[in-house]
Amino acid sequence: MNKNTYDETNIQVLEGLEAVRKRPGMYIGTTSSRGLHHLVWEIVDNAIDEALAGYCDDIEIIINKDGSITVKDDGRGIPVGEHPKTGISTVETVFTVLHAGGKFGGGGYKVSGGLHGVGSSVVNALSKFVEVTVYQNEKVYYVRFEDGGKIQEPLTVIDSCSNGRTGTTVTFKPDFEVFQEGIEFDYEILRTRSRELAFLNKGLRIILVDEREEGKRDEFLYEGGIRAYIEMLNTNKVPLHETIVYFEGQENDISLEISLQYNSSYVTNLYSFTNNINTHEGGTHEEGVKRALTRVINNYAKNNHYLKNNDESLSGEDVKEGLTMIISCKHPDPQFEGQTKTKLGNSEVRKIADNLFSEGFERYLLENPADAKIIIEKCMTAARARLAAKKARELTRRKNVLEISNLPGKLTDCSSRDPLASEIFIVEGDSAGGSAIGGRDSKIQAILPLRGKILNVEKARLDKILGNEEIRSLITAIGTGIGEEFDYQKLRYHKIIIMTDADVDGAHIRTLLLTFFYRFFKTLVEKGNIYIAQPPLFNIKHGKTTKYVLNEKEKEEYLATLPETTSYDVGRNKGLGEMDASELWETTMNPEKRNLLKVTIEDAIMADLIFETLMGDDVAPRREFIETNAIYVQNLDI
Ligand code: 1YM
Repeated sequence: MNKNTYDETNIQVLEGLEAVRKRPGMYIGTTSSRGLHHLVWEIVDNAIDEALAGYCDDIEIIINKDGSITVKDDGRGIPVGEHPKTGISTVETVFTVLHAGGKFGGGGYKVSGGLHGVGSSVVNALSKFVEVTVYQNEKVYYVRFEDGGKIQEPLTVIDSCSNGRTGTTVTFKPDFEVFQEGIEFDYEILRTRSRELAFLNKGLRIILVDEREEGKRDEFLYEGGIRAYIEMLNTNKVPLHETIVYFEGQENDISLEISLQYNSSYVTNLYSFTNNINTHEGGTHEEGVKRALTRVINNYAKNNHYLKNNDESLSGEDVKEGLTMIISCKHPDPQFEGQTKTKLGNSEVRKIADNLFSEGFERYLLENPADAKIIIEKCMTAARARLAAKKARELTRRKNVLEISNLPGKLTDCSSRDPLASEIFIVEGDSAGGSAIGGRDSKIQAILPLRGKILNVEKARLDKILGNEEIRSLITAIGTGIGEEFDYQKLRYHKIIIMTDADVDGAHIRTLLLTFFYRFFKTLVEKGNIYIAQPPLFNIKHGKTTKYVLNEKEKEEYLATLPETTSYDVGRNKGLGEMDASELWETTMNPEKRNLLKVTIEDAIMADLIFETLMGDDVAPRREFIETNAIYVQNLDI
């Protein structure tokens, strides 16, 4: 290649990557832990595209000892030939030119989520180093970049390989100057998403290895795909029928998979995906399937004389009670809309989803009359409960229980009437409530103490839930109303802060509350109004002073500042009630000093999923959960 072209290209390339380093948020959303893990998925997504194109079976993700990540696939290998536009090899182009992606390969389309092939160069821009090895043409090609994508030397052949081995291996280490909150990868985050990707791409093997810890490894391969996902989601539930219903189909390059099973609970677990991205806000694939579900069930119920009265019918809510369902769409050109860009907008998908689902589900009901009977009866019971709940709600409304004019007696409100400035602390028990009331900034901080555990909203129907006093207090204090009446404009506090003890009971209550918010106030979770307070874990007494510290790390740091001759005493904080009002203010409530965790929709979904694990009677899974979920439980005080 001409030396001049190479230099010119190099300069342009560096300018492109420089733009990514200047504004990483624009490319990966955030430089927090979430953005850090995003880098892994950008690389993995390319391997998944290769699998979806039919060329790759195995993907391996390795967290190396030095904190770098290696992703390996056994696909065709990124092309190594000279790229006509840039004059450098295609693989270097992919890693250095923004927006280089599917365009280069020709044929096939990019299906997996993320930045549609922009990913590799973005990862390179934000990394301390990147190494790419390509196995192709019986040769091993290698190229290395350093410090945000600066190429060390052009692609070279470093070895030969036999047996027609092909594939791509990428190793990268994120740049700590970009990710200032740290560059440590979290095994659990990688594990959860790897498993989800394996569920969503049937037959694909994903292996995850943590070299930082001896023997830590997981392997995910689901021949059943999303059917296996349904089976997992219903593990701790009682299925109403044995068959896990499954349909798949394709039309104009758009493919759809739908799987479902009813269980005896009252809640709906419906997750939809497009190109492996969770479409939290739903969209046309979900609308098509839901519309078809309601119609097919009503038709079947009428034709088979379950519904006698001509004007009697089952609502969309009735047919979703106890339903676990996954919808997965793969689309060559998805339009993502909505607040968080997680709503599928392509209108043609609605009809495709409706047709595929209604044809399949109608046949399933006809061929399995025993299952059909159980499902229809479940929906009819839900309809009766809905009518009862409506009556109960009307009653409470008449009594003004959910009206703002009738705030719960236990609420100690703040004096400000500006919701943007106001906060409410939901605290566990009256004694902690007392400390919180004494310590708060009464202008902007309201306190609502809850007595004991709130009702498990998974296990009860709406009429019973609304009859529960703790829950009514919460709903009333929040102000927005629930269900169809929900009105975000009426939110009374823009920060809703869960403040529970740092022990197992506290974790239970926190999980109950998170489940409650996820089920009844999903919008508040999505808009980032829900927080978790972090009371200090340790107190260190020496002489006349007591120092409170948040965690193990702060404890060590503080102890290191004490003179060696000092005698001190380290205690674990068991409950909020152990701190007096001013200590609680200083450590946990003071907006200037405290450390709040914002709850994300993923946290809430996780709480919802692990709910049974925490509340069930089985001790072993509970202990395992507590041991692996530091975010919910910071103090293993069992
Ligand atoms: C560990 C990461 O990137 N694998 C990968 C990437 C590509 C291909 C195969 C590939 C794609 C095509 C043709 C095509 C990419 N190639 C390109 C580009 N694993 C990983 N495996 N041949 C090979 O899309 O037609 C971008 S990604 F642009 F060079 F073709």
